[in-house]
Amino acid sequence: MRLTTGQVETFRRDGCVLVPDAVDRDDVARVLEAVDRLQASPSKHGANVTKADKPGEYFLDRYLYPTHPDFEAFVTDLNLAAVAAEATGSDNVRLYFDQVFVKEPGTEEQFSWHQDRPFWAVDGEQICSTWLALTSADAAGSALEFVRGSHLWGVDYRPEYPAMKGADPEEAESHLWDGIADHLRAYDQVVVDFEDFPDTYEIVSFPVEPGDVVLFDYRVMHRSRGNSAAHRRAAVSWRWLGDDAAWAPTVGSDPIITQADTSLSPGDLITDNDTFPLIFSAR
Ligand SMILES: O=C(O)CCC(=O)C(=O)O
Repeated sequence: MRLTTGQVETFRRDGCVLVPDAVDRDDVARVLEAVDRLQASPSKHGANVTKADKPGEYFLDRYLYPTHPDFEAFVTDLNLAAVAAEATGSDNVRLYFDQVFVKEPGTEEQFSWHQDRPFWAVDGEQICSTWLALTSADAAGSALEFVRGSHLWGVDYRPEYPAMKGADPEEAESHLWDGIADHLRAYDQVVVDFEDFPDTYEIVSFPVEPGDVVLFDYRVMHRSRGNSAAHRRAAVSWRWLGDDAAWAPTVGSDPIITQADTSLSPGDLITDNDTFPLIFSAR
């Protein structure tokens, strides 16, 4: 077992849980070196989303394991698919994609309140992320914050894209990919500043040390604020698909994997080993 019974219960009740020391320091150092190399030479999906006249740098990149052998090795070496299996109660766990998030000191850009589900082309209840801290961080230093229990609200909110808080649909589409404007218009519910309603919403934040993992449901509301700490904040998220994950493409969802990349039909349970590799199996 990688998780305690209490951690599994917390994950299912709150939609998020801290798993301290989930990855050892040698592996953290390997991942951080790979992130440094990536920041110097991003993939076709990578970018610094901080505007030229703003301080710091919010660097994002994703879907690295198919093209970067170091990231391919992390998928199995860190054993985080087993954590996702325990958390979601799945016999089999597949990888959807990996994603890098770096905020240099002074970065003002937020990734404001959002759920991951509306960005993605999958559906189900056994889908989660393992966000590995490569540096220490507290909330002022851009640690993740969550609205406790929001994964169970049964509501999908209009997605907010990194560093694009409140962007209108056309503006979002001009910066990102085709279809986003229609995608955004499809959601009636718009996020509010949950922290302004402490009697209604409980916000939990996880200060982290290198090697800690924050495990969270893809439906839970979460954010990262700017980095006002004196040091860099770096993390990698792996996105895991458990037993009930189904293929659910929609116009404007993240184009890293589209209908052209899979033999699955919408609604099919995910079984396509070429596009969604099976990383953990209990059998
Ligand atoms: O680390 C960040 O800045 C954002 C991470 C996030 O939203 C995620 O992993 O889903």
